[in-house]
Amino acid sequence: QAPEHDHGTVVETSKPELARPPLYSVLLLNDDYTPMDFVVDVLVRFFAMDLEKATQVMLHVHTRGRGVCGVYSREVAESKVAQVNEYSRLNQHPLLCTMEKA
Ligand code: NFA
Repeated sequence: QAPEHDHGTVVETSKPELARPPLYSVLLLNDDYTPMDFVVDVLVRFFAMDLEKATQVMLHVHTRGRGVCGVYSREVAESKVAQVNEYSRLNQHPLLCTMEKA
């Protein structure tokens, strides 16, 4: 009796599909006391913005209450938040920086 032809065994391979790590938005919050110039300085210093972009973002935060400075991995976002808040405190301004999942 003739052997049945092998139509091919499907070998299921599994590509280890790593989940994309989540991204985080770093935000500045408006307050009544931090000078506008200081906020612009923060945006230039820590978020690599030119003066025009930094002024736009500062005015957005000023008028809307909060605004996104950038989107980063969790580790980089945590570092930005810590550096900005330390810099603000050192300069005796109440400016708050925070982060949230993008
Ligand atoms: N609202 C602040 C002021 O009128 C300016 C400000 C902008 C503060 C953005 C914090 C964030 N001096």
